Amino acid sequence: MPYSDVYWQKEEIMPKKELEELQLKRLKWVVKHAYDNVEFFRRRLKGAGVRPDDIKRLEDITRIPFTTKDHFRENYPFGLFAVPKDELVRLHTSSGTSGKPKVVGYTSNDLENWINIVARCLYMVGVRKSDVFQNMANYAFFTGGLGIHDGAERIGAMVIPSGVGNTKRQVESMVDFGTTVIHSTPSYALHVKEVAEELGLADKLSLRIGCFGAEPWSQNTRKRLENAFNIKAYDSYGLSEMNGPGVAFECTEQNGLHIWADHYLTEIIDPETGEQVNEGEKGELVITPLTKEALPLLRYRTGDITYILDDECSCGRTHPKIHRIIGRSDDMIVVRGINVFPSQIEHVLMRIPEVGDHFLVVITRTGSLDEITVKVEMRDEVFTGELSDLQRIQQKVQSALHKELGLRTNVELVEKGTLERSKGKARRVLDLRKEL
Ligand code: DLL
Repeated sequence: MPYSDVYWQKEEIMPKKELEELQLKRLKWVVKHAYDNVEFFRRRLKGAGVRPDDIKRLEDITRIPFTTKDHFRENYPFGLFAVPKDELVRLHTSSGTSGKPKVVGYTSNDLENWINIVARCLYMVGVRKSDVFQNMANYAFFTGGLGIHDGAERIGAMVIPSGVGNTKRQVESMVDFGTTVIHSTPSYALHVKEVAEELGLADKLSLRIGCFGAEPWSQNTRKRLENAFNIKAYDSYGLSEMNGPGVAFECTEQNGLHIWADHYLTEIIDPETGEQVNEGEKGELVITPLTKEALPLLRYRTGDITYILDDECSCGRTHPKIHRIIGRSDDMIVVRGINVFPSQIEHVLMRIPEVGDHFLVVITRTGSLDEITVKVEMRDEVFTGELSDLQRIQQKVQSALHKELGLRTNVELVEKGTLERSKGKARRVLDLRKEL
């Protein structure tokens, strides 16, 4: 049952002071829980000279050592769990590209919390009982499948677990079943849009809302998706280590993502020094989950770069907002000494009307010189084959990228359909320097 017409749970509008008190109470609990039940955390805390009783104020968190992705790998598969295996009712794994995946487990309380957090997010952007919710996310291991599914179902929407792929059928289902809300990665949504246009079904859809996440996307991609589907598109952030989706989500303001402070304690640090940055400064997001029983991670370094937008939100929710993720610290490309995030490139490309929806950044090294080539698909209509036209567009793209990145790039225009389409998270960068 929703708390009101607008809020799924009353915690969403908890006065800030009460929210902080709750955070402190829960922080004390989670530190003790980790200390008492996970050998790894006990060792780390002892090593830093911290006992659970030493946590008296929220600021005391800085005394606790960070947990990193490597710690997951070192403790694969169950070494970080704080409950016996028979208390777990669900297991997911992260979409790691190399090595062992990160394994995350849930007790039944964890699941219940997660379902409600996701329901909170979806309810916040207007998903209701009367909606037909098509979940075009991978259901295998990935948290974006069942995680979003359960939240939408809790609201009472009719959920279609369509998964990823079979895109023609996805579009037909949308038309036949009257889908009103879709969820997927933004890159897959762009592909669905393409197929809907090819099938001539784009104007037969009755969509109102799109929830997109699991990878970075830009404001200009938002505009493209909103126009193509005639929807409002919302950014959804999460990671397997923090349950999955639902950690932070945009409200209808579409200006920053509320990060649910009753479940996740947030810090922003300088990735080099590990020190907290000044208020409002950009850095790496560090999260301590406050209610997770199975996997109580302390000060987890997400690798994601963002900053806190600590202004009041007109939606009435008291939870702080983060700026959409700018990139991952390990996604950052350093070319000729200049730092570039693929999301900056996406932002530039998606505002150029002649450019299609797909691109790939290829980095090579000739001698000691790094070269960056951006392969860009064109829209069919503009791919006339006229050399002068192509040259004009190529120069336009090149100079727009130069202006934004401060870096000279080679731009290669390719025909629509040339680049691989992603079903889950798109691979935007091919760094051939590493393979030399
Ligand atoms: O991607 C969980 C999720 C599912 C989020 C569905 C949203 C929707 P992982 O596979 O563990 O979990 O990947 C987590 O993906 O650390 C970010 O680097 C990136 N990521 C997730 N959401 C966003 C977003 C899921 N909205 C990793 N913007 C995170 C940018 C995102 N990056």
